[in-house]
Amino acid sequence: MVFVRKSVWANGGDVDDPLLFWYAKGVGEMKARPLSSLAGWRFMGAVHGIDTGLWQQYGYFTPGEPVPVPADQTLYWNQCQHQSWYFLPWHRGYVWAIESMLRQAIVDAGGPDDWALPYWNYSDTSRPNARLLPPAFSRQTLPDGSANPLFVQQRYGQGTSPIVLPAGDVTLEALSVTFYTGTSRASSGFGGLKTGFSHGGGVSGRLESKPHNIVHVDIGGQNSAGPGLMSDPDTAGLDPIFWLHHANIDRLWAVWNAAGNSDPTDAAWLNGPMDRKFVMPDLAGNPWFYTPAEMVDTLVAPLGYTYDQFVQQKALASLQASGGTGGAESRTMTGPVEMMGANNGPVVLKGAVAAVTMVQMEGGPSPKLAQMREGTAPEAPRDHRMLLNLENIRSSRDGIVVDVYFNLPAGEKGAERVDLHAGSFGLFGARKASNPEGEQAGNGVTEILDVTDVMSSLENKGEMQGGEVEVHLVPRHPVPDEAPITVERISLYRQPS
Ligand SMILES: [Cu+2]
Repeated sequence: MVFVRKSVWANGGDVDDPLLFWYAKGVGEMKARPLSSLAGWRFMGAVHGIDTGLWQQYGYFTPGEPVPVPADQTLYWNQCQHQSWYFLPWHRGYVWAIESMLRQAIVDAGGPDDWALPYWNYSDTSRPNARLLPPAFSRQTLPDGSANPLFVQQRYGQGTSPIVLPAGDVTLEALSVTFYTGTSRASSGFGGLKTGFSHGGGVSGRLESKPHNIVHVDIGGQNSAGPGLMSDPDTAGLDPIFWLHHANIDRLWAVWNAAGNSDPTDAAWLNGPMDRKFVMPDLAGNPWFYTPAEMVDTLVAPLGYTYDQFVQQKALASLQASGGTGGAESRTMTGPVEMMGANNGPVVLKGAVAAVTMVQMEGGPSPKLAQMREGTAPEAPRDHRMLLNLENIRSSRDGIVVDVYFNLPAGEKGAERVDLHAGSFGLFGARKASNPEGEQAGNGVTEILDVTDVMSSLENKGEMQGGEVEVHLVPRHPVPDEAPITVERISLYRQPS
């Protein structure tokens, strides 16, 4: 049997849709299990990541309660792969494992045996409400008056109530990147850079960066108490919306493949990391080890699922449309990525104030710049992409979105100058990766923005004569004094195509 994952919006996205009603029931069953149960909600959340301090603060952990035996904690917990070419295959196995547990719980409670996780396609521009958090997740109670297991208190969002994802945060430029593996800090690829076992820290691949990271932060947000559940990898798996977000990211990988793009054939990717194997508890409570090679085809056992075709076709159509507007990245890279310039020191964000820094391209209006001009002449086909690297972003707290603008005039608001908007990034996993005692030795995360279009328009307006560009970092919400954001360096790369 092939299970079909359907859009959360197929029947309104509320708890009167059996798809969501039974999801709520399944989540409720799993939440009722103790932390020591391998098929429990909290155990599976901890498989992604666990920070007992944050869990306790939010009521998901009580000191002294029974915990799994140390061997199970070591085997299963704190596995999530981020800033890595394993991001997609690891999460595919993770989402499939909990979907199997949920289906079992749903069947045991008298629900349908063909139940499959819904996905949240927030990028569907043909549906006016697509970016709204589906109502089943914002109701505190079910129709019978009982508490709704899908409701989460700690979704602080970006200040809108109900939560609506900003349109610019869910666009799918990542789908037009045609190579899976990035090769350097400048070109992170559709699926990320080659790494070993990577429990966060480093460079996000393009799909991971957006919409993945930024949607996490748009939902989780941050307030004086700290990050919302979805903003931090150590709490994200506790929020039932996590699984619909990840089913959608998983669907986008399938859409990208269906458009003719290939996954890595490198044995190091196919076989998974040597230092630690990916593993989930199966329905009998035994370890199920898996490799990325076993994750490439969703129809092949043990996976055996697909996505409803109608929406997939539409996504493909819009992918082709976006390729037709000149937004496509190269099918293969034909030359080395070249650094054009960098700013001259760390940038610190604190409070509501924007930080401004200058990136000077080597030698001012140089041959490099002239080459850029050739490629951006109105009729000429693009021959390169320009990529802005925000290197080693560190903070002691996740949950802030930062908008990046070029040459924003004094006194003007970014929201009014979309023509100068270079991109945005969300702090998801920066906290973990900033801990000097952590696995990443405190190197933080790196975000890469494709700024080709905004640079072309500045070029055409003659605003780049000196070979310099002013980079404005504008936090959407005040950055707490006790948790400033530091960007170690901002650099600009040119990637030939
Ligand atoms: Cu995620």
